[in-house]
Amino acid sequence: MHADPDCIFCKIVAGQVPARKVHECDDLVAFHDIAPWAPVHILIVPKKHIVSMAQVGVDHQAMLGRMMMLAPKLMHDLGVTGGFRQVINTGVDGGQEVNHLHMHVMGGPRPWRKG
Ligand code: DGP
Repeated sequence: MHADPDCIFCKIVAGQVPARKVHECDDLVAFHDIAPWAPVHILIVPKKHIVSMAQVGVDHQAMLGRMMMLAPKLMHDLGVTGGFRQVINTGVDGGQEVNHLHMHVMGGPRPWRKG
C-alpha cells in the first residue's frame, strides 16, 4: 500500500492516528470529520496515498466509483434520511487542506454550513 509518512490520512488509514471509522474495505476507509460542518460529516478516503483529483487516472476509476457509491450506503447506515452532500476539494484554489484525496459526505437536519 502506497503511503506518505507525513500524511495525516495515511496515518489514520494505518491506525497510527485515532479516528471514528465507519467503514473499511480493500481500497477505502471512511471516518467522521474532526471538524464537522453538518450533524453527520464523513470523509471517504482511498487507502492508497493519492494527493487529489488532479492526480487520478484510469487505474483509479473503479475505486472512485466505489467511493461515490459508498456515500449513500453510509448515510443510510448512519440514519441520514433527508439527503446529503458529496464534496471533493481539489488544490489550493479548491479549498483542499489535506493533500490526500477525500470525499466529504455531509447530512443531517438543517441548518448547517454550506461549505
Ligand atoms: P479539505 O479542506 O477538503 O482538505 O478538508 C479536510 C478535512 O479533514 C477537514 O474538514 C478537517 C478534516 N481533518 C483534518 N485533520 C483530521 C484528523 O486528524 N482527523 C479527522 N477525523 N479529520 C481531520
